[in-house]
Amino acid sequence: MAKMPLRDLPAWSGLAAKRRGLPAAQALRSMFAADPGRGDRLVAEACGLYFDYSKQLLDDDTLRLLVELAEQVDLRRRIEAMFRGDRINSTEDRAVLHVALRSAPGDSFEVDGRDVTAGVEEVLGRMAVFSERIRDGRWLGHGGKRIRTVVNIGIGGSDLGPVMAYEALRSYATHDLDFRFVSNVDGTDFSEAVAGLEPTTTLFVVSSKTFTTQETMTNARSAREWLLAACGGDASAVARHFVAVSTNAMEVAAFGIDPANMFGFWDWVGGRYSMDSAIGLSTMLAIGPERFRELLGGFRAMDRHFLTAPLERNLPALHGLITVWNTSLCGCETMAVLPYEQYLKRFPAYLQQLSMESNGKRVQIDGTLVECPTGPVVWGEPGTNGQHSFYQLIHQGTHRIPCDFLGAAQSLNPLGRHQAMLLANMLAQSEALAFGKTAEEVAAEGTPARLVPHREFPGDIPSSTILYDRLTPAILGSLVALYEHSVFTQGVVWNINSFDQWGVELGKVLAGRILPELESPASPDLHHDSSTNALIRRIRSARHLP
Ligand code: G6Q
Repeated sequence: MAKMPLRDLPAWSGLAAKRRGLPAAQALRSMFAADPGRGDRLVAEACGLYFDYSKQLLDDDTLRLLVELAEQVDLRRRIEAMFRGDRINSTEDRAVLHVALRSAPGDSFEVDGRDVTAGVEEVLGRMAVFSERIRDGRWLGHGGKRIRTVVNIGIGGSDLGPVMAYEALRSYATHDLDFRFVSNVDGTDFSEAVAGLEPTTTLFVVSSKTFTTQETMTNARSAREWLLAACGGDASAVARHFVAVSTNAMEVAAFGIDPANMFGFWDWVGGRYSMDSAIGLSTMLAIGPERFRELLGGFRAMDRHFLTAPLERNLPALHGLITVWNTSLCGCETMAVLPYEQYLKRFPAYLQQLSMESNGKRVQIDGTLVECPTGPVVWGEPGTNGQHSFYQLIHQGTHRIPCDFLGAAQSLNPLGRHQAMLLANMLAQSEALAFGKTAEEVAAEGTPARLVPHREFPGDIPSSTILYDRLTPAILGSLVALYEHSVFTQGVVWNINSFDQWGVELGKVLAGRILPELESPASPDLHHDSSTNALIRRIRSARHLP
């Protein structure tokens, strides 16, 4: 069935009219003044997450139209297609079934008519056995010592999830193991990660879906050389110090890793949706199999909520629709994710990939151009640090930047008044962004007239606040699933394929051409543009090549 253009949908024109009708200033002040119950009503709650979107630039009517929009683009049917294992990643002809990774006993998820949950369980079981052996010291390295450090080697989806989850769940991690992450092909990353490590007590987890990614394979080869140099070149050490997480058994074997030490996953798991597959092995090694199950439980709870809750109370759907409202109708080009939770310090980087690689698209599923701006630029840093840096631009700059504030009522590290101060700052920021400070208010404080414009805050910067009691593995799972499904919701409205990433290909091909030109001992014939040619010559000369 041909898809109806967005502009022809009644809800879209209604939303465009709502946008035009927004007051030029003081919109949130008027909305809150006119509706004292707004802050209690424009909220939704599920899976331990309290989602307050009352400080967004919308009213009940806008919300109703957004829900109608979701119905008119058939969001429900598209959610069901994903959960049913349809090949919704149409450009790669793949199912998109990360929800199967967190299935409960008795659940069934099928790809091509075959239930995949038994395979998921089998891998989780093997991961648990392996993790326990490492954690309790039964697995010994070459030379008989127990493993003390785990180094995950991977990039993109095979790195950002593991790093983010390790940092997020550090307070649940064993103290018997140290964890490091290597991703960049810059040799500095590897060298610094292994600095001071003892090779015979180090385990490398080579995480790569394809097992052909240049950066990861280069780092993995350097890791093997580093190990073998310490083991007198004895290649049998590799089996004790390398395990692989991959879908590509052949390449894993070709690298020299025993297939018995490989943990598999499947082509229906996209890289940026893979942190709860075997790609989470480093997470399980850190927090143990039981806590890992709790993490999966949190994901699953949000999956079920997304699948079953009415759209007007559905956290991921609401979050996604609000992002569409801000991005496509209100002209906001970026969004900031601001965790007031030090453990979530890598969460913005994780979301950057999840959102921007998924929805950074300019064509619709059928190849025609999109009808409106799509995926926002996602960025952020933990509060309160950001307040002393870039918040100035959010408060008084010329861009309107919607913000997501994330915070826990209780700290995992209670320390005097720290948590209350942290939360006071989070709440103060969303309040200041929403309501600002008028010129009259500034003047009434006795501010000299020439300073008034400098000290005025326009307000009307939209934000949502996601509050939870304490950061647990389950909460982290629900939080990640909330954003995964929000991204999906946005992609459905924009009618784009959120599950491919062709945009990363061109640079890879060009790098493959340039590499020999940088390395060749003889002066190469260069046929690039004059800028690239000059840069290549300059690098060669600095490296003492002709
Ligand atoms: C994620 C992307 C990408 C991928 C990396 C690593 O959705 O596909 O970030 O995860 O390129 O790929 P491999 O796991 O195959 O090494």
